[in-house]
Amino acid sequence: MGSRRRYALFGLVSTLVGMGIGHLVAALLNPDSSPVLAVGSQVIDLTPVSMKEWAIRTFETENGNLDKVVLVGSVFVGVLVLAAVAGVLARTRLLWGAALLIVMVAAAAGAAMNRPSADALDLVPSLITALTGVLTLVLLDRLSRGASLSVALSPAPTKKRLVLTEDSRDGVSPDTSATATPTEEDATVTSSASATRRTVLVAGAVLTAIAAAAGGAGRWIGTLRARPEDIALPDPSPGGALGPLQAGLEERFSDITPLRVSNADFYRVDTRLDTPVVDSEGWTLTVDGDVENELTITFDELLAMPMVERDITLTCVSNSVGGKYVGGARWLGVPLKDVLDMAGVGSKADQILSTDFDGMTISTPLDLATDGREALIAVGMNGEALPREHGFPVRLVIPGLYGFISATKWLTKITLTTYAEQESYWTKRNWDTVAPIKPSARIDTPRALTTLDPGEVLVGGVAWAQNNDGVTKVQVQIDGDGWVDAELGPDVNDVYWRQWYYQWTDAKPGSHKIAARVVDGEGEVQTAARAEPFPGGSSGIHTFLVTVAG
Ligand SMILES: Nc1nc2c(c(=O)[nH]1)N[C@H]1C(S)=C(S)[C@@H](COP(=O)(O)O)O[C@H]1N2
Ligand SMILES: [Mo]
Repeated sequence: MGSRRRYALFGLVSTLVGMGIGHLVAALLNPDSSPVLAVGSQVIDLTPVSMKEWAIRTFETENGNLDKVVLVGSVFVGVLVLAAVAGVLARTRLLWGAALLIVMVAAAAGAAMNRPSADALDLVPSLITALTGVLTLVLLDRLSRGASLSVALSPAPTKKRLVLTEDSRDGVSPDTSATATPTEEDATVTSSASATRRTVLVAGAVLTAIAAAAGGAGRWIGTLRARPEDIALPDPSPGGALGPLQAGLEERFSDITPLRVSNADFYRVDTRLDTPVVDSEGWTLTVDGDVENELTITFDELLAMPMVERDITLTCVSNSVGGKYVGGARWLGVPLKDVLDMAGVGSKADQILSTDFDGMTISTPLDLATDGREALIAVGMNGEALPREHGFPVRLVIPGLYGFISATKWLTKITLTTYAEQESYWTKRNWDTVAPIKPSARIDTPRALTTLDPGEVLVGGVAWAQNNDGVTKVQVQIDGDGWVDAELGPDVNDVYWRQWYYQWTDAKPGSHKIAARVVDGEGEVQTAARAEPFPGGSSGIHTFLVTVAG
């Protein structure tokens, strides 16, 4: 292997060792301080909205959104390129290579310390990353130079030897001693050189394995930490309990999304790369800002308050027409109103600024949150404690508003303030501050661009109009003909989605266009005007082609 390539590999190995061990140390101290995660999160925060939207649209798959994997994966590739450059620099001057590694880690440390909740201890994983990375580079360089030196000492022709001595880091090309008659001495020196070279290879392999093991251990510890806590949820108070959820259409038509989405299948959208681990013990909710009484409530105190159950369909503003970032669930929690009343909201506030455990903020218009809709400070989802992915121990759930202005997960603070005074995460990124969910119908079956058997075809899906008195009709259109009413599934409530189906009885061979739209409780027909998710949610009618086989 050429020595340049070898040093590039040294750079890679050193970086991986530093990253792996730093990640492991972070998993033990505070997962959020991992330089790897910090860089990833920073990238997500800095990615322009248009690119994020593009990534979300482009990398949406059956099993969730790969957008983050792709964004962060590209950064990872960039880091590896820099790592290789650091290695090549180290070949000329060890100090330069080490300096580049340190600059890279310093950037990661900056990202880790840039989180609102960071403290001095969060620097430790970065320091360890820098230290182990540089030490690894030095070690590999030492070993490798040992290899080159021993060959340089071999009695090769003077000219060749000069070249080697001048650039002893340059290793040996295979034909170095070809011009000289091999002697016994040569043979031993060469074999000791190749022995050293083997040492370098073995060391590289062992170090890479250590990096992978450390990184893997870090992830494993992260998974262990993220195990759900065993929480006994209180029952809803007598007036707050709901009856069992009706049987959904999925019992007859398995291709239609279940009326209630299980916790495991519920869509997840947030800015995080990890699964935050927030303990219920030590958790508090502070209510401050423009209030008469500032409050701090512990988890046990919250659980002791009257609890209500509500069926609410969450929707993400990033959901494109026909997309998957929407789901219905049964939530258990304390009415937001009860807590706001305890605090006594002042007259200046026009915004509820909610903050998560890591300082991430979400804004909600105060007038909308308190207009009578049943917003919850939720602790339960579908009869269980909130899964960590969905905000354990406590989150907000506010019907009718897109999640980015209403559904704060890992909630720790509610501040009554004004839009003029404080800007939330997405407000700073120019998303709308008033963003009611737009009515929409989605076709779950058949799938776009699939080939179907002729004859009877079930067309079915879900529709929602949380902010417009619910769904009264869903209509289906085949090949641009008239709109036909679909059959509706159970009516849970206005802020819950509704399943629907239509039996297309005479699907004939050829290509066909299917479309579905919702009519809301105000009699308003879903708009066909197309809008992208940014800045206030997508609109347009879910339409696609299918092929009916001949
Ligand atoms: N702390 C925090 N809460 C958050 C987010 C986030 O990034 N961080 N994302 C919001 C968005 S955009 C949506 S759509 C909902 C999604 O909730 P879910 O992941 O439980 O479906 O959470 C909201 N709450
Ligand atoms: Mo969202």
